[in-house]
Amino acid sequence: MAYENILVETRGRVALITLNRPKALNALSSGLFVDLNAALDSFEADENIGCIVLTGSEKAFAAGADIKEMQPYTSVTAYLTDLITPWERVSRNRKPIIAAVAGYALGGGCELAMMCDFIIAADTAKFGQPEINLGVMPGAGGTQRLTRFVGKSKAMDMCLTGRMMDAAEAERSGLVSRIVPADELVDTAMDVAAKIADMSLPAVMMIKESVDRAYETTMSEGVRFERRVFHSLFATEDQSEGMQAFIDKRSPNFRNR
Ligand code: CO8
Repeated sequence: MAYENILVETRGRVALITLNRPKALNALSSGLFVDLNAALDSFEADENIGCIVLTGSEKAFAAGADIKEMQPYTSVTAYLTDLITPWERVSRNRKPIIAAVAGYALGGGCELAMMCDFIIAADTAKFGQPEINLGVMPGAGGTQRLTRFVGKSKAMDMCLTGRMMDAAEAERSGLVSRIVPADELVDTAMDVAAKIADMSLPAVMMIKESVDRAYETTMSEGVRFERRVFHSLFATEDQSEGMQAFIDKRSPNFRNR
């Protein structure tokens, strides 16, 4: 399917979604979310896809929500049109999504990256929540997710001053999982995604669900949840195959991938 605001391709069991509004530094318009959400719907349903990579351009992952589209809104139209709900689709995706970030990830761009399961950053990446400069504040989870990633002090600093964080600071603070040279970003993210997509899909999805639980519940409830899903994995052929393959000193041949 052809989209106006994104490019999609698949390589093996990995889907690559590239935000594609270069003239606006991938500003996140409502039309872009229509495309992105449709692509996520189709890849989530596609049994041949095990992992998704979301990226932007060399200059910008995304420079935020589309300010030109938002400027005329009033609080009433924002409320009535449910402005931000379409953004939540990314965080509800059941298969893992890796954000591959080069250049600017600002405002809604930073929030979108944080909705993914983890972030691989190019050495050129710059993260920020500059909404304060526009007389507003983060509205797609930035005050909540950034605080959980980097802690209160840095999150307050970023949101109240609007300053940007470079890739090194983002890695040091736990916002990104690793940094790679910019020209290797997409290939590295695709390799990482291919590795994940080659695993048993039920185990992958249950790990994602369990790690996400850590943000939503208490330690004891989270551990109880983890134990239940861990037990349930013993009902899969892949558990039997994975452990037998280890004993036989061979690679596992997972059925559910
Ligand atoms: N929205 C719309 N257009 C944008 C945006 C944006 N967020 N960012 C850049 N552009 C456009 C510029 O207007 C410009 O267009 P034109 O050529 O037509 O003038 C083009 O992209 C290139 O941008 P610049 O000329 O500014 O490029 P520079 O290299 O000089 O600067 C920056 C790059 C520093 C990234 C600069 O463009 C910038 O500061 N952008 C805005 C960053 C920002 O404030 N982001 C936060 C937006 S608010 C937000 O994200 C809130 C999310 C909450 C949820 C929202 C639900 C809808």
